[in-house]
Amino acid sequence: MTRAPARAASPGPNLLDGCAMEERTVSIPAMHCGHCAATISRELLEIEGVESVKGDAEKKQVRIRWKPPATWDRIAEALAEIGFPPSVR
Ligand SMILES: [Cu+2]
Repeated sequence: MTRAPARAASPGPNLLDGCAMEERTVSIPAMHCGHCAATISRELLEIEGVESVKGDAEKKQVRIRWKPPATWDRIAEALAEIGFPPSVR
């Protein structure tokens, strides 16, 4: 007996991955040059679950992608600890 097509019956494995991943772009006023961006990148990538960190020193913004066990709170805390607190928490 054949019923609905599989793609309609199941959300698919990709959805599970997609749901876990989060991304945020934040302003970091203390970031002044590429060196600052490199420091931020290096520190955040030490946190388990942080997937990528892309800093733009001209815009003073960083785009961060992460998944569990990393959390935004943990990332924001790490930024504050190294002297680059995000302008939004
Ligand atoms: Cu700098």
